Amino acid sequence: EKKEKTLGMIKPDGVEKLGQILDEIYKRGFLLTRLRMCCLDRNQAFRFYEEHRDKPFFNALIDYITSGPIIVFEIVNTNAVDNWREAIGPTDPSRARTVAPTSIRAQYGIDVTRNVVHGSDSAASAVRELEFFFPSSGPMLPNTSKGGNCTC
Ligand code: DAT
Ligand code: MG
Repeated sequence: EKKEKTLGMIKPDGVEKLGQILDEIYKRGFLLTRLRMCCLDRNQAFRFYEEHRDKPFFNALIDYITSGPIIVFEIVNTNAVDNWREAIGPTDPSRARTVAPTSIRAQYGIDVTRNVVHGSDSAASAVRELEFFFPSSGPMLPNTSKGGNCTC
C-alpha cells in the first residue's frame, strides 16, 4: 500500500508524559520523519484551528493549546492519516475509555479539552498542517515565520 504522511501533535499536558506517549507511538510501529517542540501564540493557534472558530469550545481550545510547549511530528506510514487517528482514539477521552480503551487518549487524556494528542483528520488536512509546522520552503529557523509557526 502507498505511503502517506500525517501531522501528529503531543499537546501541552501530553508533554508531561512524553516518554510514555512516544512509547505508544513506537510500539505501534509509526515512523517519525520530522519532529519539533514549539509554542503557539494565540494568532498561530487561531490559524491552526480556524475551522473551529465558531464552536462554543473555541476559547477553551485556544487557551489550552497555547498554555505550554507542544511537540509536532510528521508520520510516514501506510494509511498514516487513518492509522494515527485510530491510535489516538475518539476526541473525548472518557468516550475513548469506553469504545477504544487501548487508544492514547483513553490512557492519557484528562478531559475533552486536555485530550493529549492531535492527528490530521484527512489527507488534505495533513498537507495543510504539515506545511503549517514544517514549511517546504525556507530555512528551518526558529522564531521566524519561515520556521513554521513556532515561537519557542
Ligand atoms: P479531534 O481533535 O478529535 O480532531 P475536533 O477536530 O472535533 O477533534 O476538535 C478539535 C479539538 O477541539 C479537540 O481535540 C478538543 C477540542 N474539542 C472538540 N470538541 C470539544 C467539545 N465538545 N468540548 C470541548 N473541547 C472540544
Ligand atoms: Mg480535528
